[in-house]
Amino acid sequence: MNGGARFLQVRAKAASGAWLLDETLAIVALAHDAGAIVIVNDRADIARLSGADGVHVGQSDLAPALVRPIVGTERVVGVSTHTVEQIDAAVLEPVDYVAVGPVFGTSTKQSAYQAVGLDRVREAARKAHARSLPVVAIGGITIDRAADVIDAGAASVAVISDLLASDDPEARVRAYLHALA
Ligand code: 3NM
Repeated sequence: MNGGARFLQVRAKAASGAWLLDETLAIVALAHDAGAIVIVNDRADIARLSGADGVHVGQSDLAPALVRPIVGTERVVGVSTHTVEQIDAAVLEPVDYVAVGPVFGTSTKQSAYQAVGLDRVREAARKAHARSLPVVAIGGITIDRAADVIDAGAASVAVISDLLASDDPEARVRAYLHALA
């Protein structure tokens, strides 16, 4: 956040509910002080209880139409997509953004899906924009590739390993914002 990130996701797939709630409450407090928003991966219950700004669901989580009543209309609901069929379905769901990935190869997440590439980002952007939805691109994104991803139509890049590649994630976030300015 000190580097300028304004859209954070809490992602801890193996965490217990009690631990995740405590951590998310602390993260939300810090983020809101910095003017950033926090999305909780998978867990609409934690998003609501922690006062987070939204929930992000994957293809095997509760569907957007099911989490929407839990988090309400004021919070953000996002959904992961990997295939053209999933993009087509996602833009019809009650979501605020559509994520597409993995754009490039990644070892952060074990996934059945191969890298989808920039053409899939373009396709997702075309279909999402037709419904006034932004696209978040994720998976294997590095600072050198981020501009191409944005040029392909993504509104945002979601990045894990490339922010942690050095011991100064704050500087790395700042460098992304500079590169994409
Ligand atoms: N979701 P990194 S790819 C969490 O394709 C996640 O939906 C993906 O990490 C998807 O920036 C991914 O280290 C991993 O590649 C992103």
